[in-house]
Amino acid sequence: MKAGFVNIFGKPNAGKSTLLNALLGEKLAIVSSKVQTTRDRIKGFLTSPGAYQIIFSDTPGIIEPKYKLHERMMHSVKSALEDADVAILLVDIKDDLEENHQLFASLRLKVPCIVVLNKTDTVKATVVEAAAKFFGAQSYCKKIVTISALKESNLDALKGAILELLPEGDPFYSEDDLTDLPTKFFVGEMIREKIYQLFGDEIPYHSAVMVNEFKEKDTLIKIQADIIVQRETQKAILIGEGGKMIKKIGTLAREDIEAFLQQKVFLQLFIKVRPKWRDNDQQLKEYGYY
Ligand code: GDP
Ligand code: K
Ligand code: MG
Repeated sequence: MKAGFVNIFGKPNAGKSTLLNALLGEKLAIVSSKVQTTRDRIKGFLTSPGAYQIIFSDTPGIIEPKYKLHERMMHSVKSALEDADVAILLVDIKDDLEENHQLFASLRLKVPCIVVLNKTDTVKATVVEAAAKFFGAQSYCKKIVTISALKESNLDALKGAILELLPEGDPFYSEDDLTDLPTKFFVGEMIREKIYQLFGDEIPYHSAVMVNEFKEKDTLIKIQADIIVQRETQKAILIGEGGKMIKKIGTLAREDIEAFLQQKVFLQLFIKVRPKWRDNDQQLKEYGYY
């Protein structure tokens, strides 16, 4: 059978998390239109017993355009990517194509790369064709696939392209596993996603979520989590008028968690103020940022 690692790489908002979720048919990575939504590396396994196991990795927004020429950063991106058997270089087709090309070319990757043009639902077919021709001609491009991660279109073609490049081998993980991260992690992420989706710039970047309790009780799962913010004013915004906002976060998160766990959930959220948690090593560690 075929087994190996595939890293998804691309500029912030290219659609890496959306693609990972679409490929796995499960919502593992949180999605928002804000950059740096993804703080951790998320691995997801796509297994067809006896046929293949593809281990996908969603990389956090490693690259910020302003750091494009930053040597050290390039090194870490490069080594992270070459850790894999195949790299997916994901491009938002509406983005500056030349800039994406420069970025990929500067990495001088030795690992086989599939250039994936995403968000084809947003442009005309002729634009897609021209972009495919442009990237297809580049030396780092082993294969080119055009998709819409959001509409889940042409994902089979992408899977096919990956399998052609993946080595023969035994599976690395159990065939029933979807990921190597604990369920608790995903629960926290789903709560965090709602904060990203419901609030403006300040709140999401100053928030962390900590899941304290995760207990099965009869037919119900009881989850208690803290939302950590830096200031009282942020706490007040999160709570909202008469508790309107925190209720909304809770309802939306619970619906997602129930869909993910396929079980009824009782979700209890508390908001805690921890000044400067983002600069505190111990707190960062406690909230899962090593
Ligand atoms: P990441 O930063 O690369 O992980 O990007 P995300 O997966 O968080 O997506 C960024 C934004 O692009 C979100 O608003 C997505 O809904 C949107 N997006 C992702 N894929 C597509 C696509 O194929 N079509 C369209 N129209 N939007 C997409
Ligand atoms: K994003
Ligand atoms: Mg992401």
